[in-house]
Amino acid sequence: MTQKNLLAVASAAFLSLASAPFAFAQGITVEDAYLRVSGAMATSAAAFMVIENHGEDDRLIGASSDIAKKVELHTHVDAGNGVVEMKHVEDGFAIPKGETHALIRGGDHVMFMGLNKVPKEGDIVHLTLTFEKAGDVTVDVPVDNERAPEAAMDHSKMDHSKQDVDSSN
Ligand SMILES: [Cu+2]
Repeated sequence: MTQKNLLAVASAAFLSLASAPFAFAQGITVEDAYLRVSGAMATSAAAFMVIENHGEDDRLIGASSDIAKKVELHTHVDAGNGVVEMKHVEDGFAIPKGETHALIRGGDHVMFMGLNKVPKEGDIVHLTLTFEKAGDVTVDVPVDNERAPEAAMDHSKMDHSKQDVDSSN
């Protein structure tokens, strides 16, 4: 079997996984994606997800969606005095081979700016992520405004010294 045929067989095997609940392209998988919209009059929204790179070293360099005029890769930076600001990350997020990059509340996220329409709870929004090597990966992102912050975030905010076993309050 030639190398080309081997690749064709490998691609076919991967394509057969297409019904699995995640996006797949060139070794990139996206899982547990959701979008948060701040309210009915919102002009922006933010998407969170877990990106896994099973391919070569790569970088998420851009994003787009038909529901927003502009979609940017953002992160949060500590501006001092307890102020945390959002910042546009021009270079995107490096995702080395074999690694997972989580977009979480209070951390890296995909920012939708200038919403053409405000999606409702449960709506599915199409988001295209552009990777330097893997190219475009389109993800179905459900609107989930009820979602609690990720566990990792909860822990950093949690003050264990004030925990009380009394849950009557
Ligand atoms: Cu943002």
